[in-house]
Amino acid sequence: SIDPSKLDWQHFFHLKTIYAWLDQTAEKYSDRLTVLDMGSSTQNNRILGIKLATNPNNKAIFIEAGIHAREWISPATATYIINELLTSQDAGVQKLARDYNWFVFPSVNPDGYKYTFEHDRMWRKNRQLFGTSRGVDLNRNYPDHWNSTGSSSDPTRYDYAGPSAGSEVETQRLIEFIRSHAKKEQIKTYIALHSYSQMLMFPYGHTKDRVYNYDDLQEFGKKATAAIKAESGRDYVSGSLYETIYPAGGGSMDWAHAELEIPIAYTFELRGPPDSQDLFILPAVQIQPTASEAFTAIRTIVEAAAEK
Ligand code: ING
Ligand code: ZN
Repeated sequence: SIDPSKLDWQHFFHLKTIYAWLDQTAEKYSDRLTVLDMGSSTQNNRILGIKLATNPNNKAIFIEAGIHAREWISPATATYIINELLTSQDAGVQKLARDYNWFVFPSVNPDGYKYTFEHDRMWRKNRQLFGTSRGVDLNRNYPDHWNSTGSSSDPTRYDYAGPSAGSEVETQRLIEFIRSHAKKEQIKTYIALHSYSQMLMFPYGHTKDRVYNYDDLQEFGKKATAAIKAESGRDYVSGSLYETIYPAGGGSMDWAHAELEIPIAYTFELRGPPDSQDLFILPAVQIQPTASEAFTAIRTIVEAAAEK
């Protein structure tokens, strides 16, 4: 049986527990919190998230987590952030929860996430079938410089971009959701959560050319990584995706920034475990500090952007 009250950020949780927790939390904070449903995945799992809103005129922040199945710290960080926004005693966090509306989707690849619990801990993609192999890398499937660089046309590969741009159900559901909400809800910030590498990156992924607001994004990124350093002593590297990690087209962040003109767009690479261990398998004791420093960084970005 599922006991959502067990969600404690000291363990990693199954999809059904996360979703039960979203429901339970939305009931508890029904004046502010609603559960949203993007629709179903390839294998008919729901893509659920929350909207936290206290004022319809607020600008909004969108957080996408779990696009890669094995990066378990990503959904855990998403639920941590929801919980902080609701329960923190910190006046700055309370202000952030009041002055912005928040959309948080902890598992935008629910089929893959389930599969990592039930069959293969190291699975990354969705579970779409292509002949005898499975899975599209959903973070290579977006219709922005799709399959131009840093992806594969081979379905057996971990970075398979899919048969065409936006081919996957999960990609389509997220695109539809953002398209219908971005302008109406004034979504000005898009955050994607990944692991591992301790990086904070902004567009572009497909080219070394600089995005129009490169200087702002670089400045906010530096402030955010300095805030992480001050909190935990961890070093995060910041810069454009292309110059910081590796060239890659077809990612969700670039798409959101380009097509929907969401100006503030970042991808986090959260902590991995100490060297010599499997790099996606972060010990559960690391959830709390990792999620906390990520939230501090997001807070720093949002506050720095508001001052501009
Ligand atoms: N890193 C990301 C990946 O999809 C990334 C980096 C982000 C690429 C955004 C393209 C766009 O490869 C991990 N660890 O998944
Ligand atoms: Zn990832």
